[in-house]
Amino acid sequence: MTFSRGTAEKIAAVLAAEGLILRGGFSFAQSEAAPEGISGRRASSALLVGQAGAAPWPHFQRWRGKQPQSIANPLDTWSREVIGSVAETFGARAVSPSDRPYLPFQQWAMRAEGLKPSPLGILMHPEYGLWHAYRGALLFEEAIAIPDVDAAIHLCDACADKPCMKSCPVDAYTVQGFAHADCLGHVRGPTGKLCRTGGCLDRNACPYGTGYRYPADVQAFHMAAFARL
Ligand code: B12
Ligand code: SF4
Ligand code: SF4
Repeated sequence: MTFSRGTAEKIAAVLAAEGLILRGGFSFAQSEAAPEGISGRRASSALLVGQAGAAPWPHFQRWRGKQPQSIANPLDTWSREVIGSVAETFGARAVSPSDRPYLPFQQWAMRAEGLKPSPLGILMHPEYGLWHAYRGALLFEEAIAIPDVDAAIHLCDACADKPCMKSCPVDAYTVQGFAHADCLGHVRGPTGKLCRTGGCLDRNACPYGTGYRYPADVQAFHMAAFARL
């Protein structure tokens, strides 16, 4: 297949039908380690697939309704099915953020979209704020047409008050990093109901991208997966 901008547009259209977005891409430099492509040769380029807001949720829920209730990690399974099918059609290898060993999705996203991390570790998007994620990537062995990206405005640079660092009851996010155990202890404990039902208070305190904020039930779903509730 000849990979042109037209092919990327076709991929974007198939993904859009599932509420997913083609989030840009990049080429691996010859000098860097690159993952394998579909035939086991080194990948030359990657396209990232993700979401803004909860757009995939209704599509995922429809699929979920037809699956056995016991299915483990359903959102990962759905994402693998959808992105795997696109990969098969377009001659790519699909990979997931949950694949082990972990692939450096956030580093890839910074290259593809020019984003930088917020103090929470989540990449800050100029439009979506903290309300976006990556669901997979398509790895191509041949060079593909990739649009140039300009560095995105990093909203955190101009955010003097940083409310995202002031709302957690156990101060799990600090300049030292994320205290995973403290967060888990609170979320699972008797006073963690707000985090369990409405999501992370620090993430919700950010004033940007609020039109993309995940609804409470979607945040509760992610929190349950994070805390294995
Ligand atoms: C392991 C993991 C975690 C671990 C540890 C994170 C860590 N210290 O590295 C834990 C369980 C704590 C975690 C939590 C969360 N995570 Co997480 N996590 C991952 C995962 C699967 C692997 C990270 C990794 O080691 N990558 C390998 C290294 C080599 O890649 P990297 O790009 O260099 O990794 C970067 C991250 O590690 C980042 N980082 C370092 N510390 C932290 C802490 C947090 C909270 C985050 C988000 C990132 C982060 O810095 C690295 C350099 O950029 C990634 C997916 C992926 N494959 O990357 C998601 C990922 C980073 N997580 C993500 C998210 C959203 C979260 C949560 C905020 C929400 C959730 N999933 O429930 C929570 C925070 C809980 C809360 N309070 O709400 C998103 C971030 C999306 C974005 N917009 O940037 C990712 C990319 C998954 C996705 N599907 O999009 N996560
Ligand atoms: S509250 Fe401010 S510093 Fe924190 S994530 Fe939002 S913009 Fe960035
Ligand atoms: S989920 Fe709750 S306990 Fe964990 S970092 Fe966010 S506000 Fe703090």
